[in-house]
Amino acid sequence: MNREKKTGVVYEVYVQSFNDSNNDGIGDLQGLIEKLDYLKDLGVNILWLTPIFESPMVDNGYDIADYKKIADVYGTMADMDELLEKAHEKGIKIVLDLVVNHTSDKHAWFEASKQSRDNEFSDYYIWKDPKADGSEPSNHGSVFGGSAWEYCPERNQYYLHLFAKEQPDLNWKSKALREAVYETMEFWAKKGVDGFRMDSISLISKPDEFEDAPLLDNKKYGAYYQGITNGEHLHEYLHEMYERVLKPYNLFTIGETPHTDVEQGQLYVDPKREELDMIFQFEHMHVDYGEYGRYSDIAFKLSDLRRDLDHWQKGLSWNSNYLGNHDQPRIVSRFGDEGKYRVKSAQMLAMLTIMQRGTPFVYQGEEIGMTNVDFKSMSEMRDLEAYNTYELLKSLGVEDDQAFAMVKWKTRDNARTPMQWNNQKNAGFCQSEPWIALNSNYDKINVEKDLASEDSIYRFYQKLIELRKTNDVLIDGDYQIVETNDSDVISFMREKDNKKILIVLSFANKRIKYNLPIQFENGELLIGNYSLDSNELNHTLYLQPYEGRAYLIG
Ligand code: TEU
Ligand code: CA
Repeated sequence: MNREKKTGVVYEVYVQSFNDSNNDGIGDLQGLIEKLDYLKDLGVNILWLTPIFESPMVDNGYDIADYKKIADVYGTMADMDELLEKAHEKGIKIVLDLVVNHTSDKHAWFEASKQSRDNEFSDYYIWKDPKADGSEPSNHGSVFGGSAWEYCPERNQYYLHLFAKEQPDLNWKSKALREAVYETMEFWAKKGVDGFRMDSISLISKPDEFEDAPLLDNKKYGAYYQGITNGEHLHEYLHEMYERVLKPYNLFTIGETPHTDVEQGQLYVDPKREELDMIFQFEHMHVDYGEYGRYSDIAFKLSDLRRDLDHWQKGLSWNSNYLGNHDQPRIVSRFGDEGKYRVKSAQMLAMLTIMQRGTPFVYQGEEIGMTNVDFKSMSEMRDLEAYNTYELLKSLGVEDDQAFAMVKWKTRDNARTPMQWNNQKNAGFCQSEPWIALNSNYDKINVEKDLASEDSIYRFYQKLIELRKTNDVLIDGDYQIVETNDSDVISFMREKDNKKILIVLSFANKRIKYNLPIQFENGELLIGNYSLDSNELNHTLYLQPYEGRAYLIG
């Protein structure tokens, strides 16, 4: 990966909730264009846009009906061209979401494919005959609930959908399909798009035969990923894509790789193999999974988070560092404190995101410490997964109230409410009714307020991003874990050409005493989220609640 790619800081824009320019309640491309200066001032230089293409929006645009058309609600191709031009003028790159594990069932390819077994598009999707008794070809369940197979009378066959039934999986075995995908990528690259975030890319290579997967605890179906993730031809396809489009257009690439371990992960990012620049791993997202998987209402343990992050910092030649995104609850609510220590804990988590080795990813709203939402009922949620999960939990015998509480805590909608720009109507996001209600705390948490204060979360992100830009050691310096025991602290060292930076982050909600387990001669505070009497480093540190400090070590 070249140096320019390594220096980037990415900001994920959840387009429909970022900024609405025409007051239809849905964020759009012109709305984003209006805020480019805001993003440039923050210091980020790569924007990843969640899908903006023609879509029935069953899964908020992750069900694409036309890869080359901008959805009307987001604008036009002219708006996209304008976005590219204006962003590039400001030195900002644009990365699109490439969702090619599946399409929408309204995509022309699928409309044709389901007609018969012998047309040009017949094998663009994964079709299988029923079992002898007419049932599904295997017991695989889908991510959003129910079987991963849907029957289609026209073909007397089932098609595979690892996600919703409106999201049929593409068949990457078909050379014609692969070429159609590369041609689409090329279309956008020629327009000036700088790269792709590749949705669910670890799932694209399917087995020839689907064998029943062991049943998940208490469930009717087998795990959707069993026998599917990191399939036989996956790396062959990615290398082919690299040769065909990624290399010729020098694209920035990040693959989303659910159910991928660190050894498999390195295969994607090893520069010698010529595949992707980086991946999103999920191990640290599982620290608070329990008996009901993702939606269990248990708290994370810091030792687990520390272990998982360390594991990937050591195991991959280049990481992507993220704590939240549009699929996860808000990071300050999940890993910090959304109450009394909201500002301090959000700033400390920013240090974790930006100072580890790899490319930092900031999800919209994180830079002002947006929190989870106090949903009052299911009807306030919009995500299909929230509804499906609620029903699933109840079918497993969980009481209504409890099922609601579990969904509320983890629903993806927590991170999908509109960006809070100011304390005016609808937080300045739009003038009409927004597609999903705002988080009611926008009078207290908003951009305008953060911009007005030197000590805000936004200002702290700004400083951290600037610090990373001006200190090579924070970009590709080595990573070494420092703290392996203490339960309240994550601490690590970055080092390059004899320059060392020590990062100490407290996750305690009270004052703690912390003895550094390393020897050093002297250290000078570079940045921290509390003001200190002395900037010199001592062996014994008294850390305030959620305090984060970075020292330059002599
Ligand atoms: O997510 C794929 C994925 O890995 C799921 O495990 C994801 O965590 C999901 O949200 C389960 O809760 C990607 C997108 O990021 C997500 O928004 C889409 O819904 C999904 O693919 C299907 O395209
Ligand atoms: Ca709009």
